[in-house]
Amino acid sequence: MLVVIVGILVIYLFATQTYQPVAPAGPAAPEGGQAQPAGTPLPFDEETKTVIFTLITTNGFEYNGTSYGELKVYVPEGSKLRVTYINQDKLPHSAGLMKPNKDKPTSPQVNKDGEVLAATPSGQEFYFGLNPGEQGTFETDPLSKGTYWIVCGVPGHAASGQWIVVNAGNYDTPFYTVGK
Ligand SMILES: [Cu+2]
Repeated sequence: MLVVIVGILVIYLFATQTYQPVAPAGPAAPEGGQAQPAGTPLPFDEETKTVIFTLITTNGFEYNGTSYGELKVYVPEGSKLRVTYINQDKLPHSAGLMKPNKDKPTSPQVNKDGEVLAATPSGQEFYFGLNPGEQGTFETDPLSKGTYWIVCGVPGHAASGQWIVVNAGNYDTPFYTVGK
């Protein structure tokens, strides 16, 4: 009996020590190129190098159901961004592209956290916002490599989470991701 038990134990140890699970083969790294994070493609007008993007607010300090930079847009550097913004919330809101001077919006006045480059509504109206039910569009100049935000200009809204991230860089085509 002991012999049988020892025999089984030896077979068991042998089996567990020699069995190596084979890792599934992953996709090969792109050769010579920069890896792109997986994301959802965005419409891109190749002729004018313009990325087309729509943002909607339906419930407070959010864009497309996201807040605090969860939504990240990746665009090829040198492309323009045409954003249509639709306000379906009960409060006034706006949307503007900013070149930030910090890592997230914290100031009640969002222009203290960076430079506003393009917005809807434009000018001082950016800080008052579009009324509920209104919509507008802005288009940026070609974006040089770097990190930008799209924020609401109504005082306190960006610091309360109403902002997304735009990264211009070495990407072949535009896409976006959502997540922490
Ligand atoms: Cu707002």
